Amino acid sequence: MILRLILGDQLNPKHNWFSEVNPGVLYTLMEVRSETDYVAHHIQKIAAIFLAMRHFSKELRQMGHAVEYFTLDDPRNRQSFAGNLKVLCEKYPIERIEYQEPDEYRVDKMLAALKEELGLPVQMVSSEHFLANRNSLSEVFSGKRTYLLESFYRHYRKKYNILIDQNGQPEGGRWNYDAENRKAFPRNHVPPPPFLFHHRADEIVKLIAKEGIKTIGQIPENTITYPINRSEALELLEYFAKNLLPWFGTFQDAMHTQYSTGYHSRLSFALNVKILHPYEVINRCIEEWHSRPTEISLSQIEGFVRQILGWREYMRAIYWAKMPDYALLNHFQHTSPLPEWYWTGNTRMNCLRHAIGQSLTMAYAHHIQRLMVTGNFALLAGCHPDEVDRWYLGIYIDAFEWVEITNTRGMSQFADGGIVGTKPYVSSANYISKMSNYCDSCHYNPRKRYGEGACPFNSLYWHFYDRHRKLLEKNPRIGMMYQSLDRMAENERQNILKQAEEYLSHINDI
Ligand code: FAD
Ligand code: DLZ
Ligand code: SF4
Repeated sequence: MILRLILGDQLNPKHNWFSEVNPGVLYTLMEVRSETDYVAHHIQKIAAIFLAMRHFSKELRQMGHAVEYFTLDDPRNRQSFAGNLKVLCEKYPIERIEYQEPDEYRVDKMLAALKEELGLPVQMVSSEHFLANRNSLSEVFSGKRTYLLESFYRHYRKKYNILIDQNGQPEGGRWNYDAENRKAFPRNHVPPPPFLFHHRADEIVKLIAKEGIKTIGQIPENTITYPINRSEALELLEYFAKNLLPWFGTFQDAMHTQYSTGYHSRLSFALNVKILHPYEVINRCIEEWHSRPTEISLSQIEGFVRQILGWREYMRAIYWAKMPDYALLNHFQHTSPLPEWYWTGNTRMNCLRHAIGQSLTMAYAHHIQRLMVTGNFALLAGCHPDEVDRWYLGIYIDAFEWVEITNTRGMSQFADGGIVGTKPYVSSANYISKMSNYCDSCHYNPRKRYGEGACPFNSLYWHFYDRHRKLLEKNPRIGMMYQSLDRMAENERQNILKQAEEYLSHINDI
C-alpha cells in the first residue's frame, strides 16, 4: 500500500494523484502542533487552513479515495508529520510513502529525513502548481550576479506566450505599464465591495482555545470570509475578473481608511493553499480583458499578470536559490524590537493604526499597506528582520515562508542587501499622503519634520539615510538623497535627527 501525505497548503483536487481511485493508495492530512506553533499565527489563518483541509478530505472521500484525517485533538495524534506517518505505518501495510514537494525549506528537510526515520522508500513528486520550477533562478540568470524581476518576468511571458502578440512582441508594444498604475482614489470614489464568504468556524476556534495554541488577531463572529474550497475560489476569481480587474492596475497602490481591499483580488489564500492554479487565474483574466477591450485597458491586465507570473514566481525562485542563508541576512544590522502596537494597532499614527488594525481583524492588508506603511516604518525604526519576519509570517491569511520571507526580509526590509530589490523601499509622509486619505484624520502633520505633531515618518526617513550613509551612499539610485541631506542647513538637519532620536526613544508611545 502507498501512503500519500497532503500538506495543509497542498489542497489541489486537480493534482494527477487524484485522477483515478486506487484502492492501494491511502491519503492522509493532519492538523499538527509542529505547524500551528512554528510561529504565532493569526487565528483566522489557522481556522481557514483547518476548514480548507477538512473540506478537502471530505471531497477526496466523496471522489472515492481512502483518507486518514488527524484532527488536532485526535488521541492518536503525535503532533508531527513523521510521528503521524509512523502511526499509519503501524496500522496499515505501507510499502512506500509519497509526498508533493513542500514549499517551505524547514518542511522540505523534515520530509527528506523520512526515509531514514521510517525505514521505507520515500518519493517526492511535483506539486504541479508553479509555472517556474525551484531552480528557475539559475536557469534564467545563468552566469549573472543580479536577478532582476523584470528579466525573469519577461522570460516567463515568452515561455508561456502570455500577453505576447503574433509577432512575438509584448502586447501593446511595452512590457511594463507600472507608470500608469500608481493612482490614489479620487475624492468620493467608491470601489465595489469585497466578495466575502461566511464560514462559521466555531468548532475550530473552540479547538484552538482548548489546545492552548497561541494565536494573534481576531476572528469577528468566528467567521472566515475567504474561499475554502475550489468552487468558492473560482467564484471569487469570477467576481474579481468581472468587477475589480477593470481598475486593478490603476488603483493597485491606493490606500483608504474605508476601502481596505480596494480593487485587490483577495485570491492569495486560495492560490497559496493551491485550490486555485496561477495559470487558470491568469487565463481567466486575460479572457475577460479580451472580451471587454474598451472597458479594461492593457495596463490593468499587465499589472495583474505581473503580480502572479512575475512577483509570485520570482519570489519562490529567490527563496529556493538562497535558503537557508537568506533567513539570517541583516544588511543594516538592525536590532530593535517591533513596537508593541504592532500587536494592537494602538498608535496615534493613523496609517499604521489602520493598516495594523485591519491586519488584526481581517488577516489581510494589500501590498502597498504591507510595503509602504508597516514595512516602511519597521525599516525606518531599525527593527530586527527576525522580528519583522515573525510578524508577517504570523499575521496574514496568505503567509507562507517561501513568499513571506522574500517579500519581507528582501523587498521590504532590504535585509538581503539588494538580492530582490535595487534599493530600500522607504518613504516619508509624502508618499503615504499622496496615495491615501490616512493623513487627513491623523494626529500628526505630514508636512512637519520636527516639532509638535511632526509626522514620525519624516524625521525617521532622514535618520535612516543618515545612519546608513556608508552602506547606501554609493548606490546610484540613492546618491541623490545624500545630496539633499548635505544641502540642508545644519540646524535643520540637527533638528530633524534630534526629533527622530526622540521618537525612537519612546517608540511604544507614538
Ligand atoms: P492582489 O493585489 O490582488 O494580487 C494578485 C496576486 O498576485 C496575489 O494574490 C498574489 O498571489 C500575487 N502577488 C502580488 N504581489 C505579490 C508579491 N509581492 N509577491 C508574491 N505574490 C504577489 N504575499 C503572499 O502571498 N504571502 C505572504 O506572506 C506575503 N507577504 C508579504 C510581506 C510583505 C512585507 C509584502 C510587501 C508583501 C507580501 N506579500 C505576500 C505580497 C502581497 O502583498 C500579497 O500577495 C497580496 O497583498 C495578497 O492580496 P491579494 O490576493 O488581494 O493580491
Ligand atoms: C500553516 C499551517 C498550519 C497553521 N497548520 C497546518 C497543519 O496543522 N497541518 C498541515 O499540514 N499544514 C499546516 N499549515 C501549513 C504548513 O505549515 C505548510 O504546509 C508548510 O509550511 C509547507 O509550506
Ligand atoms: Fe501616517 Fe504621518 Fe500621515 Fe499620520 S501624518 S497618517 S503618521 S504618514
